[in-house]
Amino acid sequence: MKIKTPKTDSTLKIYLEEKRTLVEKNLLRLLGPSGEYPLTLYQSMHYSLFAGGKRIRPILAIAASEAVGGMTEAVIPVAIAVEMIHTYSLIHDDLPAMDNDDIRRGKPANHRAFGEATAILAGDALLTTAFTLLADQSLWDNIPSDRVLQIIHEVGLGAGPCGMVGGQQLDLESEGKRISINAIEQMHIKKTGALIRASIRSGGIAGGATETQLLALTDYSERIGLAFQIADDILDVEGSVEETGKSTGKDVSQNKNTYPALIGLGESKLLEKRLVNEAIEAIEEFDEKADSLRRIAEYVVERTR
Ligand code: GRG
Repeated sequence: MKIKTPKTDSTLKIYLEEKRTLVEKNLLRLLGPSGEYPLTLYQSMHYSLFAGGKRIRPILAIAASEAVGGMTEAVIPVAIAVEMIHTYSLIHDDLPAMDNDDIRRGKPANHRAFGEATAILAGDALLTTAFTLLADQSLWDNIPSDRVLQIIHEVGLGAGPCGMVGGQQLDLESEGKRISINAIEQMHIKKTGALIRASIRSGGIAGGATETQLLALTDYSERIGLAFQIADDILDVEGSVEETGKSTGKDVSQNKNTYPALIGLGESKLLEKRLVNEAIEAIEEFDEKADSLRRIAEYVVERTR
């Protein structure tokens, strides 16, 4: 079947910019100023949180909520929480004990700017703050508490040992070995896909999705999560430090298990396009309120950073 997607780049650009501003305004409001006590800890949290990320997970949560008719404001706690969790994972991923990276979001990695111990604590603090905010009843606008509880559970699953943290462990264990394409897929479904899935599902739940809508959003999220990771692997080969804001070429030099390494660049590009089409197909029953989700699906593989 031929899938129709709205092709207006400028519409997406405006949408992403508008939502990014909304997310950043609320991150600042809910985290508080960087001058809080203990000063260095808050400065370190602020440093990474406001270093210029794309905010794709919170934007996906907002777009999922809008797709099912939810109010944008109602999903703010989810948006803020998933961005804090994502930022914590980047801080920890860059540590010498993990990926040992010096550049993140175009700036020295947190541990390079604040030292290893503070970087660990800033990550811990962002993770715990995310759940503190999710569990803060006063932030939820007319959302029943059973739905809030379901969201907290969803985000915990996506971030924890059966999601992102588990995927990171599989990644560590696969270092220096050639693993199968199935094993790579499993690793990425957890490491990158699980938090993206949780962002989209939680956005849908906050927006009041029906069971059928939630299943469709889940299908969409799983394809987008994998496509996002393949795009990331391709950017490591084809992108530049200036464009991506992080070290590139590391996967190849470190002989990492990536899609381009296992199936080649051409096949990787075909696979990411197929996943995007399948994602758009998964939400074909949704009306025009899901157009942002459709546009974001294409952006995920067309982005240059
Ligand atoms: C340390 C628990 C723990 C987990 C780390 C997310 C992660 C798991 C590691 C990051 C390594 C990596 C390059 C993963 C590939 C996909 C990915 C998550 C890229 C970075 O996310 P973007 O592109 O970054 O959304 P910005 O900076 O735009 O937010």
